[in-house]
Amino acid sequence: PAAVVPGDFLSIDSMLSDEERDIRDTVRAFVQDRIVPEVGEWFEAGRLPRELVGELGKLGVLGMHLEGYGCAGTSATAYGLACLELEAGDSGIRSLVSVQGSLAMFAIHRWGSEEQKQEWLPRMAAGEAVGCFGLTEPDSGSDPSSMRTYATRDGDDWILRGQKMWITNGSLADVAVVWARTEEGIRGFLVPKGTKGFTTKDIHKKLSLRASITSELILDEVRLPGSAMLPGATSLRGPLSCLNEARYGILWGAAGAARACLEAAVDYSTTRIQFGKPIGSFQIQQQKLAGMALEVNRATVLALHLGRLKDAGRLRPEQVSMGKLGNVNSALEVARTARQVLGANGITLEYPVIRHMNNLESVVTYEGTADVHALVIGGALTGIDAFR
Ligand code: TGC
Ligand code: FAD
Repeated sequence: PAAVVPGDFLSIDSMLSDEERDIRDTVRAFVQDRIVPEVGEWFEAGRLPRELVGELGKLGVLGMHLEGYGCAGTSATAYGLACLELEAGDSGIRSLVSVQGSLAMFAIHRWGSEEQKQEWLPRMAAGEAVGCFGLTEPDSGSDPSSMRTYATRDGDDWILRGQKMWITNGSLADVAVVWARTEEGIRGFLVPKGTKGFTTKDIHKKLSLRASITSELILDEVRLPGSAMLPGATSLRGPLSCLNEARYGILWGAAGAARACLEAAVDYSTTRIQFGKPIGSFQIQQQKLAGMALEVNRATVLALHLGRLKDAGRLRPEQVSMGKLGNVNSALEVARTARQVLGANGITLEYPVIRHMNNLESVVTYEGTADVHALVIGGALTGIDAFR
């Protein structure tokens, strides 16, 4: 029989356009050459090489779905495929790209002034400038409406006071998009690195997403000119609209992490011999492989469906929530099962599985926890808000 591709059991590939396949193949080759050989070491050391940002810029994936200002302007589906391939390498690499393109660049593209767009977007698309997105605070995670970071006007200037926590790319970033409460509602500010009173502190001892920089942002009487404020955003809708974009990339990415775990498990099951046979010849192991293949393929079909809806301009936030909830939960299940198939080898960084498994514990928490997305879906089904 023809060889089956585990991650493409359902011939999802045949539903892609030539252009989408080309973009996917280019990103897949980059991940294979540049990420896969080294990411275990980066994960173990808890670091991310800064030069990777420029390389991702050259690859064309930073803000690739945005129009103009040096961005590629691809379809949402093509962007999703890129996220899938990047996260098949490591969730931390997809995070870097998500935060740059879907959060920081999208915030400027959607809510920024023409000057802000001209100043930042071309450099960010090229990977010459890094962005981060500061919404979460120590006491304000799932409920960003409770944020304490405050901005007050002082003549034409603004003064920012507060703290942001768990910020991806924080200390790498040349510009932080910081969300703050003001007398005019929640507004966004562009805070360049080096601004007086603005410092960052990296968060260490993480056992998840180690090939990613996560920082605290400290804003101690930071004076900014009026031109630093994003003019278009005046409420929580500002940051939440950016989250839709990043969550969309994650629902694709999770399918990539799951695919990598499935591939490792299939490969291992056909080569590891116990009781005189490959472990893949035992029914219990075949059942696990079948279950994992089902989850990976179902997640990818769901991602493609949501991508097509997004390209048609019809994707709703609660549909993004369903994709993020379902695909990340599936990926976690696949990673945990694959880890068992690999036995003791499953706990080492010699194989990708436990790295993906640990990373997915962050992915299920950030960009809206699984509970938050369940409540968004429940709210849409019943018309009843169960958050408060
Ligand atoms: P609520 O009263 O429902 O809404 C306030 C305003 O926002 C609008 N809105 C949305 N707009 C666009 N997209 C959405 N998904 C929206 N959801 C709500 C809404 O229409 C309203 O607009 P307006 O104009 O009337 O003011 O807000 P709420 O306070 O009840 O909160 C709703 C809830 C809980 C769903 C929301 O707060 C939420 O999503 N919480 C989770 C927080 C979260 O996801 N944080 C992520 C931080 S960034 C991150 O984790 C990056 S990880 C790195 C990586 O991506 O790789
Ligand atoms: P909490 O909100 O305190 O939740 C704790 C628990 O309570 C969870 O299980 C949650 O589901 C549950 N819960 C909360 N409210 C309810 C409710 N109403 N009903 C039922 N259960 C509820 N943030 C950024 O702004 N920018 C970033 O770049 C960024 N990067 C991150 C990178 C990493 C590696 C991580 C781990 C986080 C990152 N975050 C970032 C923060 C992330 O978005 C938050 O962790 C997330 O929104 C959850 O907030 P919390 O951790 O404060 O948990």
